[in-house]
Amino acid sequence: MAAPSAVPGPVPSAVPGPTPSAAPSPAPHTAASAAADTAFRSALDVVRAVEPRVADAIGAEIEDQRASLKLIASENYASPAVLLAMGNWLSDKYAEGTVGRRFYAGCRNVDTVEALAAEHARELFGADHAYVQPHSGIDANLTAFWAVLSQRVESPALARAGVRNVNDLTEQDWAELRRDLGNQRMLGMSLDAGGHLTHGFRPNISGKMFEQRSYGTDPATGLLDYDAIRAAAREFRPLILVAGYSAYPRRVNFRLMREIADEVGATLMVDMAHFAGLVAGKVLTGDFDPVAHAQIVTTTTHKSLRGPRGGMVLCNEELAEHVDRGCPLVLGGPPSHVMAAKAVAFAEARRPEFRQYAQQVVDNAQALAEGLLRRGTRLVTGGTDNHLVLADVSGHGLTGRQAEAALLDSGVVTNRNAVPQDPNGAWYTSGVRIGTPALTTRGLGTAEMDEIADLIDTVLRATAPATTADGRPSKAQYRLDAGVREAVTKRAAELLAGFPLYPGVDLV
Ligand code: DSN
Repeated sequence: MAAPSAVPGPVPSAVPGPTPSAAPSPAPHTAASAAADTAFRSALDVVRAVEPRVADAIGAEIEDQRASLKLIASENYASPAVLLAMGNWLSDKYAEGTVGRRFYAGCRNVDTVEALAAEHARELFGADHAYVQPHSGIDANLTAFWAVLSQRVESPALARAGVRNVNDLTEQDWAELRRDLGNQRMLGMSLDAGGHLTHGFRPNISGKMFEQRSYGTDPATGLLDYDAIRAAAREFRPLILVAGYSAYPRRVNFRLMREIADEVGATLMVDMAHFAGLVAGKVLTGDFDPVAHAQIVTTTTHKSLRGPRGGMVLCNEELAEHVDRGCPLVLGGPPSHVMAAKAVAFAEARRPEFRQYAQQVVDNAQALAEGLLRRGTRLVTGGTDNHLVLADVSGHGLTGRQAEAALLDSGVVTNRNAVPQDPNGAWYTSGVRIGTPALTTRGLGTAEMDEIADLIDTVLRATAPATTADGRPSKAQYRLDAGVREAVTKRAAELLAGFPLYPGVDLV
């Protein structure tokens, strides 16, 4: 289906909103592209000749993405250049090792793309060293944890034993080292305050590797309390202090976090997966720039950074040799085709337009927050200064699960999320996380965010918990007024029609 060319603009909101702003200039890949159309069409024809159902699913996915108001804070749209850089024969090459030091012959082209990706990443973030092989965020974190363990536990043990390699340790020294590696401490942000499962929580490998303690947020304000973090660090004395989040709507002062880490002899690791795009786009600078303060920083490349699905580790010179052992320590063979796409995405992020994009992501999140607040929805911390808003829907009598489902029924895609001290736990939750990176890429601006706040508010007001067999309000089932659902779905479709996604690419 061709992208619409002339469409009605946003439906006026019943509630006065902010003065409409000029929408941000479209991202490079939203410019109509005949070349991308030809490339994607040809690729799908080749796939269709072997397994048409896969070609159909790929074609259907672009239509689904075009049709949804994508507000999942961790998602985005990569450019055709990024997407196409992944679909090729670099995928066929094994290249364990690092640039110029491979365990396989014939890696010159992989060396080229890995070196380019690392160079762009170093320049973009001002990092000493970049390791672009991790396949995902969890892999990047695992690589970072083991780099710190290698630097701070394994290397001193080898030095004490007077050997250079673990294979040269006696059985007794090896047994002691393994015990030491498995007996270290990590302090990270609690899950219900917005931290991430990979920061030492039991269901994840990090929780099985480390003795973990977490810091939360101030119950009154929802904000990080650096004095409390300092007190927890002094008492617990972790090897690694982890900062970073997946559902905290405010900036983190990484200068203070480094000060705390230094005071207790911890290594500061920041997981910037969610906000890497805001760091790259120079919205988070000074005290709020993790790369300037932490010894080691991990990220995914597909969220606000708008690259391919993958991970990356940035670090200082001292940690570089330890980070570079990621493969084969904890990673499989590097995905060379994805490293090529990372190089393309980082090159895009070094363009001046990316700074405008990053600022617009935050402006949009703030406009959305203001729109929701004005209509009476409570927000964790009362607003946002990054790319996401955490709405507490308990005031509407709903769980996060009910709100997420009712919004989805109406064409608005968000995800449920616990709020601090959530009485409904991590499954039903009381919150909905709403992010602006994807729709900002699509070109929506602050005026459209106010319209979206109105759509969300309209759905939440028209939704009520269903009653269970024993007469209590259900935490999962709900009733949504059908007329409201239809009206909001229509308004969402009309809004999106004004901002075509991948215009010129017509696969149906
Ligand atoms: N899945 C990512 C998110 O949605 O925040 C983090 O793992």
